[in-house]
Amino acid sequence: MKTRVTELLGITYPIFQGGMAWVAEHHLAAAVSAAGGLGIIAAASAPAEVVRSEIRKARELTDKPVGVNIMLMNPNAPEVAKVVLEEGVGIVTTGAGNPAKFMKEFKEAGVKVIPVVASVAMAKMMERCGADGVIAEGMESGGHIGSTTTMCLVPQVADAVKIPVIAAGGVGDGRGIAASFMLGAEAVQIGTRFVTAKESIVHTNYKEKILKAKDIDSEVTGMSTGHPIRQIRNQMSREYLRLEKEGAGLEELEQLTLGSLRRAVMDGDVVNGTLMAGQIAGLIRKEQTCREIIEEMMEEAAGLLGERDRC
Ligand code: TUI
Repeated sequence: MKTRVTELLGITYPIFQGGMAWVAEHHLAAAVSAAGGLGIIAAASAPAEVVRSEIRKARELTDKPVGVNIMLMNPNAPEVAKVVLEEGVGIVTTGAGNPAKFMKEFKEAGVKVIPVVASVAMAKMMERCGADGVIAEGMESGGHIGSTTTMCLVPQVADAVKIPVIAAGGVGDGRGIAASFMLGAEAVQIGTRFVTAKESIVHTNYKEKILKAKDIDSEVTGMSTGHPIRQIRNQMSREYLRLEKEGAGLEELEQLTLGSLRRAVMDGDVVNGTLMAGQIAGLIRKEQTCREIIEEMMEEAAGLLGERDRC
């Protein structure tokens, strides 16, 4: 399935793996890229030298392109950007902020920059700044989210910009890919399904929570702080929401969640950890390799999009 995105990035399938903090390390990113998608290493809040080492380890596993996601809320972002340039990474996605100040340097180095946006205004601004595409991420996604759904955001962004749009949020199978294309996207970004992949280093307990989740099992914390986070409901999210309702301050809330994503991913603490996952978790039922996930989804999407062409 060729699109402007597959051509621009030199990938076989129009599938990005989301740059998920703690989850998107070199094993997962390399497996997705080797299977023909775009694997992405999440810099998240890691020290820049750790990101450098992740990039190098991914390259030992695959010669296909692997991208890096820079989380802009991380005060370290400028150092991560420097490492990305030094290592000659060709594709950068950004999240949780405005990457305008990095754009000139990336463009001069020939890096393809594809920011995550949660609004039409941000998408237009990114196009003006020279972005090569935008990832329009709906509030169905796991982790830090905006306020508009994928169904509403993607067609409005696709109408507003000429650069390619990648749909994210709520995509978990071939139907989601086909639907995204109908909305005007030329690729999709998938997070939650890749968390459960065989190559994902995420603790089994966390994977099990996703595989057993139902449609209504996620909730959003942090609305009061301006940093809404979608996660699977557990003791941690209930406690957070209780404190928010009581009017707790930012400091107390931050104290509660300090290191909580790491606890979930690395230690499998599904009680006091933060289980970031999207609403599509309810659809994901089995652990598969990245190649199986990608090939199954692409076959389903191609069948559906082919059927449309025959009508
Ligand atoms: O970045 C994400 N999702 C994330 S980052 C993350 S790490 C984290 N851990 C604990 C607390 C907070 C974060 C977990 N999940 N998705 C990409 C994304 N970007 N979603 C929404 C946005 C976004 C929002 C506003 C992008 C740009 C934007 O612009 C605002 C501005 O600066 O004008």
